[in-house]
Amino acid sequence: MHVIVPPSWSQPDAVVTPEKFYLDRRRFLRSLGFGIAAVAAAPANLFGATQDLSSKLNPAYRLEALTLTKENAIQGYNNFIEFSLQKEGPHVAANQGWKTEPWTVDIAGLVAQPLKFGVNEIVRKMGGIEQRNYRHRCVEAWAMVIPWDGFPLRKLVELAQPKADARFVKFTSFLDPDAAPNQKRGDIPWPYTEALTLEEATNELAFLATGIYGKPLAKQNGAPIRLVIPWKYGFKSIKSIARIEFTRERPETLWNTVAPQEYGFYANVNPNVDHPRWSQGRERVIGGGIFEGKKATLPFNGYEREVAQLYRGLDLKMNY
Ligand SMILES: Nc1nc2c(c(=O)[nH]1)N[C@H]1C(S)=C(S)[C@@H](COP(=O)(O)O)O[C@H]1N2
Ligand SMILES: [Mo]
Repeated sequence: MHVIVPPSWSQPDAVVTPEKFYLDRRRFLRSLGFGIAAVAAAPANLFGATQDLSSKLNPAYRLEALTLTKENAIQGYNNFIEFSLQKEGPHVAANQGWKTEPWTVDIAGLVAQPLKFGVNEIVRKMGGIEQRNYRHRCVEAWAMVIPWDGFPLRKLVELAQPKADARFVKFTSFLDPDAAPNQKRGDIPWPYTEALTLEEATNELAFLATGIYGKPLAKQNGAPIRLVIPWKYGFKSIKSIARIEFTRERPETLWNTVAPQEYGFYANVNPNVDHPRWSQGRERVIGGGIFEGKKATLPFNGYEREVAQLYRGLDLKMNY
């Protein structure tokens, strides 16, 4: 076992691994002949520094009435078009040599504090991670319930200090056509981009995830860091973020550019506005047994109380 101080851009799984996995790791070390004393004497960067970063369920986001989607379904049924257009494709194709380490995220544009950070570094700056169980609703009318680990996007916005004329936040994913085969296609404006209004980005629900089920994000789920906007259709929750930029004008985004009549800028979950090619009134719960195909879609995906005020005075049929 080698003990090295990781460079700031590296993302050892230590930082996003909750305490119970540490205990397992300790047991593992013991099995290698490292006694408890030896482990206790291990450098702080290996163990001590990670203690306060363990994931804790935020009781405000427990979602008691719902069943969490099983981990193998979350990791095996994905949309990640850089790698595959099939649901069962990304978990294979994203794990064939694509590197998500080292990884840096740039914070740029209209900010007082341009930043470039490694994911570990930012998690530490954010004061650690918490767990939130969120409903996930894809525009294709399937749904899951996912236990994310991460931190509120609002905290990162506060760190960046947007200037007075910043009104939107644009997110850009990675560009690596050698690793992500579909990025060789000329019919999609790569890299994947998304955007929020600044007000949406600072809503308490807007979340940056670094893990699921207490483990670092699998590559197919958007390692090492992705957006989670639970009241919007899933395509807004951009994976594998490389750049976050504050802008004055509304940015162009991938799906809105490719098919604006089907994928609006707001993309708030809305059972009353159908997709031109299918109804949004009901949703199929992945792994949901008797609820497969039987659940009514909720306005704002069940988060109406938290976010409806962001859209006061806006015609939600026009601004889909
Ligand atoms: N970079 C990138 N982010 C993305 C996508 C994608 O294809 N590429 N798909 C989106 C869509 S349509 C959905 S439903 C969710 C799926 O996330 P999951 O596979 O982790 O459930 O990721 C979103 N983020
Ligand atoms: Mo989606």
